[in-house]
Amino acid sequence: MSVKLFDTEEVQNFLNLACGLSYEGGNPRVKEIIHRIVTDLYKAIEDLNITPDEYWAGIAYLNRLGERQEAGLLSPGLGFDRYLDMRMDAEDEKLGVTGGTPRTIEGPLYVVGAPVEHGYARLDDGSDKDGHPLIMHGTVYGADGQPQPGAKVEVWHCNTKGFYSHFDPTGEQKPFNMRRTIIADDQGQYKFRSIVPMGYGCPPDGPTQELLNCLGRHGNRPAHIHFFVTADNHRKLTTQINIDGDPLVNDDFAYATREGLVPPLTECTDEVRINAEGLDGPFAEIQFDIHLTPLVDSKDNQIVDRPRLVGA
Ligand code: MBD
Ligand code: FE
Repeated sequence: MSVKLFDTEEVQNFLNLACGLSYEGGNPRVKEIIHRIVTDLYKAIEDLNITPDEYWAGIAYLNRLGERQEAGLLSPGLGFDRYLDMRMDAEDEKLGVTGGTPRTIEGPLYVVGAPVEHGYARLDDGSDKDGHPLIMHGTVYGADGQPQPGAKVEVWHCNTKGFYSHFDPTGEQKPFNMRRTIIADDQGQYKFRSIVPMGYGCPPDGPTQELLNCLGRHGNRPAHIHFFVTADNHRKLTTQINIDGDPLVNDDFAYATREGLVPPLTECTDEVRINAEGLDGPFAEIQFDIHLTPLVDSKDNQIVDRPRLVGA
């Protein structure tokens, strides 16, 4: 088909009608966004001569995506999460906000309500027998460079199969396994014991992987640990660290790797330290300090409100 219809008054009026611009009621912001997106799609249909078969394949795909609850997974896969971060980075640069630990994407697997511990927490329940012990610790610093006692460090990661509690297809993990909220101690320090996570892979039979296959892309992430960090009078930091040495550190399907977020991982074999940690063999250790940024005009201008699973 080579007909050109998009630019006609008929189609433009039709877009206004379908997106509610001809009506009083509704939400003006939703109208504005939907009108723009639907307009761009109509134009793509014409420019690329998208056939009805292709269009309906897309609609069926959206239904599969919803059925499997994977919209939040496709989103980082197509780089939208990273793009939103790029925009926040650029805004920070414009405002002159510097010096903080780099942000990176939240991802779709955070759960509200993890147990709260003070200073130190053990994240894993010992059930993952393939897990290599990990000790991670550091100090949370404020915008003035001072340690932040009482800072809240929320941490979550997956097991050695790449599965997160609450989202584990094997059903094996207890709620909040490898999820904790740690309140920094009097020195602003946090510390936790867990196991070194492995990389995550999109469900191989799911719609996200299906589309990635069509794009010639894999759906894997390097091993990583997620953080939300908050403290009084500072902006909430959303970030992750990667496990150094993972072959996918620079080939993440979700584009979350950033300079400054791949701290060295050292293997500790010192008997005294092994005993002090209550372990019975060598462990991996990561030391990672976190630097928060100040409020902007007394507000947290980078807080992100999104629907999140609330755990029981
Ligand atoms: C993850 O664990 C994750 O962090 C992201 C961003 C996407 C899929 C799985
Ligand atoms: Fe993750």
